[in-house]
Amino acid sequence: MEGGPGSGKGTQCIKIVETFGFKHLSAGDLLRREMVSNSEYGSMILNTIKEGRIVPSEVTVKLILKEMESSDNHKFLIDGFPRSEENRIAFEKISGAEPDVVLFFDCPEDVMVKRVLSRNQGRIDDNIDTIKKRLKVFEALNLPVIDYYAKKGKVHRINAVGTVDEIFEQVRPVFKACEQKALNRS
Ligand code: UP5
Ligand code: MG
Repeated sequence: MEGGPGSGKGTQCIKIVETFGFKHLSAGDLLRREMVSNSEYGSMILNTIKEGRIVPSEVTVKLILKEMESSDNHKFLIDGFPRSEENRIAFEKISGAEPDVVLFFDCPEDVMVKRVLSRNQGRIDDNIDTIKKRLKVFEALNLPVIDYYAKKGKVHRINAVGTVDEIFEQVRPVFKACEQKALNRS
């Protein structure tokens, strides 16, 4: 699940989980949880998120794999990761796994900024200065990951403007098709 800050990844993940029963792994949520857990990485994660930069792959990959290993679900929906080619390569190397499908939430910057600024959940990165940095990092480091998966034919582009339900109507058929493929295999 890829897309810029505020493109609606987390919101759609909730609906995907309700409908299709995946285990939702939000890299950002896992990092925020680690940040407040007295971890040795706490202050590094805080500073990195505040600057809109990307936490070193080894930290994020470890958190994601730990969640995967402790889950009894075997269908994972990874939200907001990999953020960079370095992230992607590290994850694929350590896990030996690749995504079956990649959703890209394509959203104009002004819409993303507006959504993030009106979220009001107290996130340290939801201020205009950090949002500008997050957008720059998204373009420079995350778009190449989407290009990589697009060349492999894995990317489904979702128009992320519209109501939550309208967007879900684009998302649903992608997962319906996955379900059908899995049924055909079994
Ligand atoms: N909203 C959602 N959909 C809407 C719609 N259709 N119409 C109107 N409003 C809509 O949505 C954002 C807001 O918009 C919400 O208030 C929602 O109600 C509303 P949300 O679904 O939360 O969007 P999302 O794409 O999840 O936005 P988020 O801000 O979480 O995206 P980011 O990718 O920026 O945040 P993330 O938590 O993934 O990462 C945060 C930081 O952690 C990164 O900047 C980085 O510093 C660090 N990080 C890493 O270093 N490595 C990682 O692998 C991951 C994160
Ligand atoms: Mg999110």
